[in-house]
Amino acid sequence: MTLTRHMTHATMGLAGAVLLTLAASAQARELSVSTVLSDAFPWGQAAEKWAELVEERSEGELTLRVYPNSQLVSGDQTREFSAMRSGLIDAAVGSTINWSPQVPALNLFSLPFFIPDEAAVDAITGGEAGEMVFEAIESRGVVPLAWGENGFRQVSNSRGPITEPDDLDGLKIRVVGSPLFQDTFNALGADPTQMSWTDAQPALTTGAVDGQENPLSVFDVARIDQVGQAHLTLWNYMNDPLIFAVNQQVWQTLSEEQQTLLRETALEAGEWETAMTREQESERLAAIQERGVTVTELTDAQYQAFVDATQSVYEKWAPRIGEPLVDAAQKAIDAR
Ligand code: X2X
Repeated sequence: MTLTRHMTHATMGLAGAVLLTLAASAQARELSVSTVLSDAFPWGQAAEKWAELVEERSEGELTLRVYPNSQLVSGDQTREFSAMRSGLIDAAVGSTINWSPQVPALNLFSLPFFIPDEAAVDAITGGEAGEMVFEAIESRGVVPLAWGENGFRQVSNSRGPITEPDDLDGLKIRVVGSPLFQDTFNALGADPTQMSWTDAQPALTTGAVDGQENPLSVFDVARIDQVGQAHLTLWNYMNDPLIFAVNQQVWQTLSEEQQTLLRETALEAGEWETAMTREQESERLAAIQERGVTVTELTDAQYQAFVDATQSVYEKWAPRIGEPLVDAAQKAIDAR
């Protein structure tokens, strides 16, 4: 008798559990998250961290599934923003460079030699200028949630050390993003050529291009030196922040609780990844040097020659970015 009652309860318990699980999975929601780089890089780790935090705190109600290597846009990273806007992709941790063809304001971060250091990055992203950038994204059908960091971009090439604009003369440099990059490298006398990250690595290997520019973390993890890039110049010519974002229609279908969860976890993952990227810079540089890469640091005068050579880029691009945004960013930098 006791045993039977026990069994009945146990059976009911089991059935109840199954029903609950079914109900939960009917409500469970999976969102796709696009990234360009995999979790071998801080960028991909930022997205994985976001997914982990959401998984933990939503108790399985909400899942972020990360699709690295620009696979949701067939390797064409400059289509990521459009794909997210149209709902082909639910969410992304994306680079300001890759989204700049659709969001002109994002070219702010690519203005050559505009953002001198990490404090300047933080002053921009954490203040009024950052809000203006987020508004520009929001007005295009995407909800921005938080900032991360791909990092300051350094230039490398296979030919020789770059210490002055003349050293770039005629060098074929792989770039990505908006036409601003063409303008910058043209102003420096180089021969820029636009291609995705997927195409860049074979192009470097075959020598179809002489050089490229990327943060130290990308150079290090992707072993860019092993495809002939023996010379690296630290010129911090621009910083590439990452942005965590969600398609607006998807956002509107989420409960307020889910929205808060997504925003808070994105902020946490972004802060975590930014700090990690910055902390790792010096060890990455050491590792790159140990592998035999010639690393060039610029004197103040050498740096100034690059600044002077690229002035025309400001004049052309500040109006496209929006003068009020450029002014707000300049004020943030000055007051940092
Ligand atoms: O393609 C690049 O250079 C990369 C990986 O840094 C970006 O997606 C901007």
